[in-house]
Amino acid sequence: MIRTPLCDLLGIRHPILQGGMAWVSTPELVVAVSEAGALGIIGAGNAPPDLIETYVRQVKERTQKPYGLNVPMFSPFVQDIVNLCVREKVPVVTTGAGNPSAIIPELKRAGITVIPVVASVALAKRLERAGADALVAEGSESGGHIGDVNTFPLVPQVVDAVSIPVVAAGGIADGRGLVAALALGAVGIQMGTRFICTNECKVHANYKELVVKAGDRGTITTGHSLGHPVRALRNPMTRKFEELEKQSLTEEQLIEFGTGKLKLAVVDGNVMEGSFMAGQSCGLVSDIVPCAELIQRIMAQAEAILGRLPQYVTGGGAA
Ligand code: TUI
Repeated sequence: MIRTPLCDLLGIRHPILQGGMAWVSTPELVVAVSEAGALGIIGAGNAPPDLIETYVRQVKERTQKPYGLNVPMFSPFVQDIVNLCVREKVPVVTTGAGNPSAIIPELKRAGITVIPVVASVALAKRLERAGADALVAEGSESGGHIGDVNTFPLVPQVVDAVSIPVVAAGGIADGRGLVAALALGAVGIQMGTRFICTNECKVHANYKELVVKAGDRGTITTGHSLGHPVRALRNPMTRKFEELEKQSLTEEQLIEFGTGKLKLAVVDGNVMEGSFMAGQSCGLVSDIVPCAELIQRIMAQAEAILGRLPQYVTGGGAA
């Protein structure tokens, strides 16, 4: 049994968060993850608040366990989503893609546990001061919108810079990643890509198949010229985006080209035109399993590794 301060902070059995992925993290997935003893997180993306309210109600109807909601700071509905979280007493809110300082006090006043996702030490320090309860330090191995520091250097630097608990994300898909994260000083992990390939995740079957087939070099980042790089599976869509970025298209033209492409991937399974956001851990994902089995497997693997590691510690003295 592995128990960390994250389990106590959130009232969960296993120190695992399911990344709140736009379009992907719908109630079926969230409920399955929370019921399995980890933390399921609804992905609000930039969806309208009434849809997210329906999601929250569905999750509350189907599980008594803690769950969360992720709101990206670029959503045009951030304040409506905050109001909804306060009204519905959502237990945990995670944020991404920006600085959530302005919304933390209101969430805290409502008794909500706030866990911003950060990609830098500077923002980690600011958000600790702003009242965050914990942080997810997300390396650029992650899928979707990313920063520019990798998980291995980012996590211990964030751990050193703050006194609140830190969760590691980016490139983690199994028990080995969990143990590595704990070794870096994290109290748990967040995984997105690995949870796409579960029975309860309702993305189009093509999405799951592409993730399973992808190897170590299966992803690419685009959008650097826009100042917000996105990691997704290499496909005709990312190749076209790359070409357009090399030509001198305006920011507006590039944004227009990118808009709606995640939905094309998730809902339609459009392998040519969709943006199949995924992290570099896609190379570690080789099957589609129920969430409960996945979580059990990760915990058993991590425990087995931790049991073996002490053999590397010798009695001391000269070699
Ligand atoms: O938020 C994410 N990942 C995401 S959000 C998303 S939705 C999307 N849809 C279409 C196109 C693009 C995105 C997909 N993936 N991860 C958390 C994260 N946050 N990664 C990096 C950051 C971040 C970056 C800069 C957080 C703060 C930040 O600071 C800027 C500032 O204002 O200080």
